[in-house]
Amino acid sequence: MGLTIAQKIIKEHLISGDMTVGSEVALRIDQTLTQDATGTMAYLEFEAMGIDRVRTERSVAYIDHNTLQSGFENADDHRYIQSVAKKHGIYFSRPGNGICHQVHLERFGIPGKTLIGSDSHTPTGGGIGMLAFGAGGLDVAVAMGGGAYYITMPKMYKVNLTGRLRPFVTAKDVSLEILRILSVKGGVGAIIEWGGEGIASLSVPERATITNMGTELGATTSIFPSDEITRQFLRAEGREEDYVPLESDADAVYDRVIDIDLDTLVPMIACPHSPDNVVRVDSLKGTKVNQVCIGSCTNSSLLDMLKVAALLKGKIISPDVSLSISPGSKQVLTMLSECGALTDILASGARVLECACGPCIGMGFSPNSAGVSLRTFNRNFEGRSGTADARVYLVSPETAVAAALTGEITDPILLGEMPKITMPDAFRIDDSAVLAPAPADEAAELEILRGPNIKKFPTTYPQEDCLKAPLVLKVGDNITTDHIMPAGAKILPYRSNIPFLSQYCFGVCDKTFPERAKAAGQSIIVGGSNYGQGSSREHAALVPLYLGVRAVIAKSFARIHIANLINAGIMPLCFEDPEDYDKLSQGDVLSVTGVWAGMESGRMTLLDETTGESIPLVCAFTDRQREILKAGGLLAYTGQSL
Ligand code: MIC
Ligand code: SF4
Repeated sequence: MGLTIAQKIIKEHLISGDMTVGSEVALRIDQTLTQDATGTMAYLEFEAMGIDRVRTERSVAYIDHNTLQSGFENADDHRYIQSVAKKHGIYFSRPGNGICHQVHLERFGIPGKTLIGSDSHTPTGGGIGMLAFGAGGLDVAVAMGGGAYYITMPKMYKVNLTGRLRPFVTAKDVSLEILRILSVKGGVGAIIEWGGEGIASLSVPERATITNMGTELGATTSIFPSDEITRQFLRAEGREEDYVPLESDADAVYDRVIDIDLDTLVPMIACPHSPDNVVRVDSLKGTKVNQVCIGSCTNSSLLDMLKVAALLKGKIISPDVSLSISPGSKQVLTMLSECGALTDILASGARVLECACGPCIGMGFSPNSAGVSLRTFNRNFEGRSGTADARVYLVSPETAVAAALTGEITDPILLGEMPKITMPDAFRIDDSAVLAPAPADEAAELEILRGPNIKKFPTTYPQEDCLKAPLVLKVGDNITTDHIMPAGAKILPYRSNIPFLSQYCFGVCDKTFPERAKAAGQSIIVGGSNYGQGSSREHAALVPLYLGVRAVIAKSFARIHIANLINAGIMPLCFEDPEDYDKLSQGDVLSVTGVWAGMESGRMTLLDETTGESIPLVCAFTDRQREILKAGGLLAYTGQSL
């Protein structure tokens, strides 16, 4: 039987496991990336492992999330990460050099290699044929130390693209269309391979827009073949020698095949507050818009920005709209400047922000009260923009420009003829903002610079054989890590200060949760399906751990979050019958006896001591996961402490 692209890369990197769907496989990791919001914690964890130099082929630390520096906290964290990187063999991408995923694609991505990153959009690398996974910081720290990365062997899905995108219909619309078809849960447990004749007309950055948003499907990752388009991109980046061809075998078997006809696709839009709440743009025409934001790791490539500049050229944006543009990297921004496109953008009335995540993670540029914001980003979760009652829609750069010019949601096809964009044969290569680590023989002398914002790692607790605790919070389906541990300009600077962060835990759902949880001592959370979807932030496990949460019982979990819970020593359990979710009420006292035997057999019985109801639970821990939980988390399991 033939293999898919992902199966081939997995096979080449397999350390243990037999590639049977649903079983655990351990993979060798070639490259890692971190960003600053998750990086401080990841490097503290790496330091705790006591390893002198990273053992990967390439590890890069990016500073792109927390760039506001509204106090000493971010600047201290940047300095800490820079000093750790220099000492331990990690490349350091300075603030201003760009968004991790965009820069990694441009400068470091290599087809056929494995990459894990402490950011959920690391699958952006699939656009260049990498097998790239988002992971919690601790898993990235382990991989930096040369340890394996464990995943549940996924199913294989194939999306076949036929035809060719028409003007004003883009890769972003393809991402939104697949979200409409599959939903935010539709990719769970699967790797999505993109193929078919339609991919021949998609450049690497367009492919990367699609693999980036595979994260919103809940997919383990997404990947494109490595072909002549890939070679062309690498050549333009001055690294054609990194090119290797990659394709699936003709007789590869897929668990599901989906066809999308690019010829008939139209501009799409995701409505508040979920990326899968997708409709046609023309169905919302006339909706007034207050703000438009163009950028993020989804849509900030040179191609995106040149299209935006060409559409804005000679025009002035609507007086009712505030337009922000954040190019994805210094490479993109300098090339826009050199060819004059930046002048067209500025002349239109747009506000140019630095090359960073910016408004995507609520770092400034929050919309006005109840404002309507159209964004080329990948997430529109409630409150994420920093304005609790804002209504955020996700669109392509073309649809974003149409709204900025007209002041209302407008089908971009109405903008007239799409100007012709010519992409340069060679990009501007300037790696001066990527600092190389110190040579190994000088590293030992180097001091790590720590600021006062770095606080103690929460105490972990071995999982006991008997668990008894109140149900302190009951939440619904599709709870995101933004619900559990919000980000944004006010909180993000405290990512290395768990006690401070804990005041905001679940703030979007219930502001009284932190106090109740603390008062309870030990506690249990109950969730619906796809609990913990969205970002990779391990803080969504570490902060509940700090507040005393010992177990989360849900209908189902998102992939990265369940790994983060286990790494933190919090037990994730599922209802055998999802309808039993309705039988539990917030405030009930719950107990499970025989936890250890249950972890082994995969079944436990939950007793609701308040109602007397018995509820069957299931879990599917591997031996390794069971031991981690019994030890009280991954660090304790490996004998380290922070
Ligand atoms: C996000 O888009 O939610 C983030 C911010 O990039 C997160 C990482 C984080 O919380 O720091 C992610 O996607 O993993
Ligand atoms: Fe940054 Fe937004 Fe991408 Fe997350 S989704 S990495 S916040 S640009």
